[in-house]
Amino acid sequence: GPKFITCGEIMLRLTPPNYEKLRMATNFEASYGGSEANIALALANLGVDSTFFSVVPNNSLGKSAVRWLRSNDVHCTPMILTEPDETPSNRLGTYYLETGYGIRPSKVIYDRKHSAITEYDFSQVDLDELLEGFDWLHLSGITPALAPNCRGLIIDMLKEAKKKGLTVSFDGNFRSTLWTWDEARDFCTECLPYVDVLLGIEPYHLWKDENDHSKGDWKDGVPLQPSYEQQDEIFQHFIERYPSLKCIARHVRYAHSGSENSLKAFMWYDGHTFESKLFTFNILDRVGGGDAFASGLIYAMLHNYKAMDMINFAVASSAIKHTIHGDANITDDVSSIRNLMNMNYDIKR
Ligand code: KDG
Repeated sequence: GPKFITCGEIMLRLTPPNYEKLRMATNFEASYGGSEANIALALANLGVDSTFFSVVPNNSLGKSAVRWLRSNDVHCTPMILTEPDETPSNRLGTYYLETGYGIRPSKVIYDRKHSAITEYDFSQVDLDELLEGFDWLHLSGITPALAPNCRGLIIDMLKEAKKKGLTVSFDGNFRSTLWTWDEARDFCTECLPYVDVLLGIEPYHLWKDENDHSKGDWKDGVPLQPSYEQQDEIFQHFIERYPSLKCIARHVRYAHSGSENSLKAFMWYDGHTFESKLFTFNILDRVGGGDAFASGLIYAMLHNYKAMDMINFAVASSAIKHTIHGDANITDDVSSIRNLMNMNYDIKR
């Protein structure tokens, strides 16, 4: 089968139990997160040969993160475990998540500065060798936002992957606490010529200056809940400028009152814009929904699904993640997502 690789930061996630607020917490549940790690896990879980490349400290915390990945069938052979002479702070990035409830939004506090991946000298890594034998590389806009060494790594990986003929997916994944809008947009513009499958790009709105974003339902240059025609226009904007793009997908959230939520997605593929079904559900843990969408889309593309099935599988995958604790979409099997995609909610017995 096809071989998938991704690279990013894996973090320890500390969550107060039972939707408690951080300021009241007396204990934390430990799990692991990180956008690219979440995708590696979700794909491994669906049976894809999946590898995660990162840098973590060679101590109990770093080793536990690797153990978590391995116990979920993610290959960690290229993982770098560092000593303090390689990364002076030698830290595992950490983040605190206060899980929202109904009208109260979730809150994230990062504690990831000077983590091992941000201090490692990647010029020691032979990227040609690292990517050898893989068919698909996935990267996101989070890793380059961490530090200059990571920014260099991501661009170099994109170039190497393109040279070696891998399919490259990229999720813009803007995190405003890690870098500025302009830094993100400039970096993304640099990446786009190397990307085949583009996700999560709307916040970068490379068309920023070309639109009137004063309208009420627009945010940061894009309509929040676009019509088919509006979304098609946004996709065309990218296709005209970056003809090497094969697929662009956008996951659109429709917030309702309470914890109920609806999702759908649009996808440009093979010359057409497709619109998925609308999925409505209650939220248990929404962190990683976008990653579940990305992993669903990658899975469907790797398995040559028809266009409508690709986009519906990706949204169903995100919808199901919202009902699962933790960052990663650890579903039972492919059919659990396919059942949802076909709107089959029957009890399995
Ligand atoms: O997409 C989910 C991620 O946001 C989460 O896993 C943590 O990678 C993370 C980040 O940097 O926010």
